[in-house]
Amino acid sequence: MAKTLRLILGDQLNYNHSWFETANDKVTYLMAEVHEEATYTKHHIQKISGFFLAMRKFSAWLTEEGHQVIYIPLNENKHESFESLVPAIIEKHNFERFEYQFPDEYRLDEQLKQVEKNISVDSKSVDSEHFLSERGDLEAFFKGKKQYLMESFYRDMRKKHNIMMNGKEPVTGKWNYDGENRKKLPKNQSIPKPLSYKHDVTDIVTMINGEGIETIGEIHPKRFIWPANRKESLELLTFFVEKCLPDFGKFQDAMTTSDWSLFHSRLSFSMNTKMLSPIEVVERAIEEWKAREEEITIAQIEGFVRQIIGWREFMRGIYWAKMPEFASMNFFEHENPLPEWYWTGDTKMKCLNHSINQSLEYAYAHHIQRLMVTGNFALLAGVNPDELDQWYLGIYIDALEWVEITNTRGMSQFADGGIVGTKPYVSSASYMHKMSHYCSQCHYDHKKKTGENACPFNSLYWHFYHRHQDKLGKNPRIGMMYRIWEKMGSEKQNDLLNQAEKYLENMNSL
Ligand code: FAD
Ligand code: DLZ
Repeated sequence: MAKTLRLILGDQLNYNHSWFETANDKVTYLMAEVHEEATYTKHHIQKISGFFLAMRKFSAWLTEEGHQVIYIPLNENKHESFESLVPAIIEKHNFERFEYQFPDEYRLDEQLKQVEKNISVDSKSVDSEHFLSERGDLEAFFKGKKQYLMESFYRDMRKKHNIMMNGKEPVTGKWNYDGENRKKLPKNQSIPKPLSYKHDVTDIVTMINGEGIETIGEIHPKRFIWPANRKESLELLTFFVEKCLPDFGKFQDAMTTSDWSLFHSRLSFSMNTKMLSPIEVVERAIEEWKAREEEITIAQIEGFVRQIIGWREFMRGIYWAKMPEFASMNFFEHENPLPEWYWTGDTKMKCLNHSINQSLEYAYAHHIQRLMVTGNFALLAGVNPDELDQWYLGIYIDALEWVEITNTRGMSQFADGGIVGTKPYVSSASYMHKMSHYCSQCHYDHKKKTGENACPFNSLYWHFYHRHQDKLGKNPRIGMMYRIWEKMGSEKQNDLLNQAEKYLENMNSL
């Protein structure tokens, strides 16, 4: 065998990859903390620390398993990017062959293809052995169809992988329990205290700061909370299925000020770094459901399975079908700057104040906070999706472009004009009031549409529909909203539009 260098990226920490089955003294693994990766957007300090900690633990595990590893910490890395680092390492150590796993991100995919062209040794890329579907599967599945529907893809995944199936039919006769995933959290509902770790990442944080990397958010360097290896990720999975799964589905869309993750799994970081595989997460959850069917109803398990084999795989398929064009789509031609308080949480709107402050504190917000609070507001306010993408790509521990951009530009901003979703996810304050405990603690009045202290969501909602009537008016799923708008009469309409204009002009002081 030729003397081989194998690259492992920070989100390729797959302990079960076939590469690692046996140690081979002809093979050396390269892992590197790279300036370009730490600065391609302004990341949360917990995100960079989390990736570096998990990478270091993975490298230590490889060494224990008898593999040869070159691990380059950020402050010892003289190369800005993988594009210059890899050829330099090949030359320095006289490697005769280069191998890497398919990157999940288009940018790095292009970069590593360029590396292959620039080096004089043979090279090969291999599967990361993580996803249930392959990069091109979704495009092939929808070939010739105008719209990509998550539900049809999800059903196909259930059938293909025989997940909760009875022959060709879903095990209970019904595919989707989405309608049962929308309960408001009762005030006295007990919520399990999130399982958190207390890693000491003081050295990593000092190094990041010493290298002049700009970051956002907060960190307690002596008690970094996120799982950092496979063992801890499996513990979090166990914690989730035992304590949270029984209530996962019903409170999936609920929002409260009294907790930051409710019954959500917080497994996205472990899965996105590949410390856990999606199929093992799904199988473990199904095993728990089967053992406790009285307690864990079908709506809970189906809701969870759908997120992973449905939405997660669907988003990845869209990413590879539509990149690189996807990254510049701006269907509504929105150009407004992101309000300054997205970086500080300093706004009088309780829903945004809480969701953003929680994101800065934990590098985490659950799906509905991302979609219906920060995403919804940005869409109503006409924020440029480029700026919003940078924000989402930086702030969350789990943010990697393949799943961030499809959710942000696609699901949340409808900037793709309807590839991911069939209509924009926008709402007025009534949704927020129905699903959260925010409105009762807010400076603004959720019932008021105009006048002093009127909740900005109300007038901005109608302003959004009004200004985009040419683009949305013919959408059959929205027709009713335009009929309500037209019935309002011009005086009411003008009041709403004037109120919204006032808010748009004073965005930074809301
Ligand atoms: P749970 O609620 O416990 O769900 C279980 C798992 O299902 C998640 O871990 C995740 O792997 C998967 N999942 C759920 N919803 C989605 C979805 N819409 N797309 C893909 N997978 C999903 N997810 C990321 O992993 N990285 C991102 O950068 C990201 N950015 C987002 C940006 C916006 C604007 C929106 C609306 C959503 C984004 N999501 C992203 C999807 C979702 O919000 C997160 O996956 C979820 O909040 C992670 O928390 P959890 O692990 O507790 O999820
Ligand atoms: C997110 C991230 C960060 C912050 N730093 C590194 C790094 O220094 N080295 C590395 O190999 N990977 C890092 N990552 C993850 C990569 O950005 C990720 O591999 C790509 O986005 C591909 O999905």
